[in-house]
Amino acid sequence: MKLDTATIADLAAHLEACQLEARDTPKITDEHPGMDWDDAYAIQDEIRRRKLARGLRVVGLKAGLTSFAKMKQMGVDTPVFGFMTDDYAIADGGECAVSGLIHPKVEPEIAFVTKTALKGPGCHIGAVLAATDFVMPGIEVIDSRYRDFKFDLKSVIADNTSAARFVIGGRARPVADVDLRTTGIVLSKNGQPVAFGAGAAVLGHPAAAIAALANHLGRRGQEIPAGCLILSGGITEAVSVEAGDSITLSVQGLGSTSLRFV
Ligand code: 0L1
Ligand code: MG
Repeated sequence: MKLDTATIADLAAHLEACQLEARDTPKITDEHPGMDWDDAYAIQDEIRRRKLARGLRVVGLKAGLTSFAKMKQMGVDTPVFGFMTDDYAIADGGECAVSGLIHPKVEPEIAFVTKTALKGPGCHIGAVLAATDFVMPGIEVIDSRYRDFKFDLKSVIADNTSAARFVIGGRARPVADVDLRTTGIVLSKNGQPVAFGAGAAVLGHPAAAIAALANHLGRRGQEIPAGCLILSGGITEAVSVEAGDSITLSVQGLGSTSLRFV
């Protein structure tokens, strides 16, 4: 690691304040160009520690930048991992206030819920499918704290991978009932389809994103616990939203989930 404990704590406090006050900031690597991957995840861990200390609960994990469309959109080449707390959760069909966000975008995702723990290294798609209880449609609302979404991978990891809000809904189906590679999705904004895709856009199979998360956690001596909700990553590019927009994600065989921005 290149940053000392005090700097990590300061950067976490700064990024979390930007999130809570809905204000943007230049990417942190501008000031700390030498920070490494461990520093980036240590800052994210410190943000998590701050939230838990205030009584929030971690209610899910996420893989991000898992599709070629997202990687191209953001100019990066590897997935990133983060977490969601209970205050990020929006009820299916519910409202998301843009006043608490900087420049929100939505991503159509497949949500997994595990029935047994998953531990890397060596986790693969087969292990993920065996450990999955059910899958559901999920919409992630991302909101990078970085000005104009301009960041590099280390900055975005430190910023908890732009996690901001999420909704899951539709039909929970056993993963054996769905071929997630060929499952089609349509993301609609105000009734108009704006993004289309199939599960294979996410690393060839959305379960590969869950395996990548398990392997990432395994390198850090951690695991995905049983009963864990995980967002596997945007199938298409992220779509910008503003107050007044209604967003619906329909996933073949899994129904729909939606939210409204107010
Ligand atoms: O969930 C995601 O794929 C987002 C990862 C962070 C990059 C971004 O803000 O677009
Ligand atoms: Mg996402």
